[in-house]
Amino acid sequence: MLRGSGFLTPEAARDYLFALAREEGFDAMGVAAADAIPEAGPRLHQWIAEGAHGDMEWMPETAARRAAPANMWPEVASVLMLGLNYGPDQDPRAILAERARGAISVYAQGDDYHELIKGKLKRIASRFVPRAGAAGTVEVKVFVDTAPLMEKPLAQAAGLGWQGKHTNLVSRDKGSWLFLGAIATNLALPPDARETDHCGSCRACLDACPTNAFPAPYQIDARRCISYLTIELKGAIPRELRPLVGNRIYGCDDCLAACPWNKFAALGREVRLAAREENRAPALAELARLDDAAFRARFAKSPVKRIGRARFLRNVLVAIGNSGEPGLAVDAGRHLGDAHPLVRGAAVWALSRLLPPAEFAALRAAHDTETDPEVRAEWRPAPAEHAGAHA
Ligand code: B12
Ligand code: SF4
Ligand code: SF4
Repeated sequence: MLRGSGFLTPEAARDYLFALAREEGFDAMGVAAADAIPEAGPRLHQWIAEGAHGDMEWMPETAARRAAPANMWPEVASVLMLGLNYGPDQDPRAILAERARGAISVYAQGDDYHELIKGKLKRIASRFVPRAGAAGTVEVKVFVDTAPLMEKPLAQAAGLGWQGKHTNLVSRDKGSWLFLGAIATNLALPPDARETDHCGSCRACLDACPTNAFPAPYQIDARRCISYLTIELKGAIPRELRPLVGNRIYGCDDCLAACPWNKFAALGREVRLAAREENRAPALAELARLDDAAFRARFAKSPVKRIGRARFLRNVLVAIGNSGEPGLAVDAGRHLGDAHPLVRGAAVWALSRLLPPAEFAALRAAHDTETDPEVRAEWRPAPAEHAGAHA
């Protein structure tokens, strides 16, 4: 329906946005009023005050703007929340038993969703604005992931699903495998009804977490989350958590995969997000041999490329240390002279787990020239830790 002016009424504008979103392949959509999540801001501040964000310094830096959409953009009236299903074609936990192979989380096995979704959002916005109001009156801003916006509570307010006990958004008919994107506008659109919590007495996701990253239901301590440890953390993975990381080399899907609502999840339809064959179960030995150029080529257009070779190799070497495969020691040993201390340190740890103690001690003697204090500490861990490593 059009206004007398020839522009869309708020109801028609909402319908038009939904139609454009469906054309772009989005699977879930809804509108939230910009002021619909008053509880989210205080919880975000509390989370940061507890230090649960770890070294994601961009969190406290953006917290004031992130706490409410209007803090970031005072004119915002509504937010269109969109979900794109990336449901996998196999259980992502199967690879966890293949210890000589690396597990890349489902979301990172295909192309980078940030660029893909941003492109879709921009196309929707550019078609929407000219029909929605006179030139210069209707404004929109598009967001996916990296902007200071609390996408999960907004998506719950828009009716796309609810924040489950694992803190991610779960949908009754789509399960846990939804990427979120947002289009904010200064236009007041009719809002959708907020979704309610359907977790009930279930705690499957909490029990599935290998590192016990949930201090309480609905709360995550990112510092213990394998997704944080393998993607966001810049330094060495804390020693006590390394054995729990297993062969997960980029992200983790365990809490999402455990959710019983996934029985309603469909296969993702977006071909660019589909798993690349080489990313389903890559051999750790192959990954450990990538030099910088090969790493960039191997993970072109993949989210994995974002962490760079050093952090990636750190993850691969921790997985090698957890593999129980003495044959992989040679691949770890090759990195003892790496230019990056993060890589050298992880290589030392992997060898401490794979080599017999006498062989490791001989190697340590040969590397007594190491100058980096953190790598030196990897060579000479506290006695209890080292003894435990060979248990
Ligand atoms: C920072 C971040 C991370 C951090 C922190 C995770 C987290 N849960 O916040 C790390 C690196 C660990 C991470 C990991 C992952 N992430 Co992430 N991440 C983000 C990011 C950029 C910000 C999230 C945020 O604001 N966190 C701050 C906390 C305070 O906010 P919150 O989780 O909403 O906190 C709520 C609860 O704690 C709750 N709460 C607190 N107390 C209580 C008490 C009660 C009683 C109740 C009911 C609720 C409650 O209220 C808070 C406010 O709503 C978003 C993108 C975005 N801009 O939103 C993506 C995002 C959340 N990530 C996403 C994904 C896919 C993942 C991974 C699955 C990736 C992977 N496979 O490895 C994992 C999942 C780990 C997990 N269980 O959360 C998706 C989730 C999609 C969805 N369906 O929800 C998002 C939305 C990106 C996107 N655009 O699609 N991520
Ligand atoms: S992503 Fe993995 S490590 Fe992080 S909270 Fe979920 S199960 Fe735990
Ligand atoms: S696994 Fe259970 S508790 Fe966790 S999000 Fe799903 S329904 Fe909620």
